[in-house]
Amino acid sequence: MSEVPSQIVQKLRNASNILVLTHVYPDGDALGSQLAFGEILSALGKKFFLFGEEKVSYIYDFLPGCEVLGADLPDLAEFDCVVALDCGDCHRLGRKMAEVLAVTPFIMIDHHAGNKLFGDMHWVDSKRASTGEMVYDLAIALGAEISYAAAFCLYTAIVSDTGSFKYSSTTAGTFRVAGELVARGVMPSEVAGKLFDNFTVNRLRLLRMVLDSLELHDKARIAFISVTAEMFNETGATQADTESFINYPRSLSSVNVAVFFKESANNIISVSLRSKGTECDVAEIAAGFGGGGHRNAAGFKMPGAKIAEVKTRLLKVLLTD
Ligand SMILES: [Mn+2]
Repeated sequence: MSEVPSQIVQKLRNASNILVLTHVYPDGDALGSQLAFGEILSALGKKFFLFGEEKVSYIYDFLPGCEVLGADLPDLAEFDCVVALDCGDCHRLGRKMAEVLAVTPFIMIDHHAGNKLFGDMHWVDSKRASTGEMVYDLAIALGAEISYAAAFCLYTAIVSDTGSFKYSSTTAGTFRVAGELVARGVMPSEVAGKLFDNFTVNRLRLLRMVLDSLELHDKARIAFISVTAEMFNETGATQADTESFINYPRSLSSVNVAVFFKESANNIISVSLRSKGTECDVAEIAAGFGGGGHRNAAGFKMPGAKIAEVKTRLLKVLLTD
């Protein structure tokens, strides 16, 4: 487990106005880390801007402070530095990528194994289960007060990225940080309730249809599920509602690789892949289709295709792998 680089601590101590970014379609770790970092900067008496180009999904809008996220970037000359959290690839910075990359120094704090190391100063630790865990250590290194709101956001980040402390990335360090956050008043039951018992009936209806699409291949070692544009129309559910659906086929004991095919309105098929253990490196498979990710979690997109043809092509690759 690496320490916070002193160069980054020094830079942040001296900065007075900081732009804070994360990746597009932010998950719990991305948003939790970004919002907590805003709280930490505010405790240090610094000015900051939390950039987010989309409205926060209803799944995460319980996070304190998410209303301060803004899509209209102020004059970038005002900032002393940029901090990008949980973003392993600059293309995931979104529509303002080129502008924000021009701000120096560009500080990157992340835990993705395949991080592309863009920007000027890096703290990348793939042994960390979440960026939230790293932001906690950064706050301590900066001597910042960790408010209840910051602790709540960081705890949410950690629970999200560890699948409630279930994934193999979970370490004693994860529990150490989580324990410190609980000691600051965060109630694990409250976070779990907001994260996992907070869905709409539309989502449940969509889930029923998606589970009905289950297909098993190769003696049930491969599981496919899919969602079509029609299912979204019929249920009124949204793309955000499909987050974590892939865990259902993945949860089958026989399954090594679970795949979720999503048809979006603009005729793009997005494919998410999950594998267990070391038998199948889904990052490698996704790369073959122009995508990427981690060994056990990856994805790719295919514009102008039909789910059926993407399935056939992918199955061929999975069966010969
Ligand atoms: Mn993360």
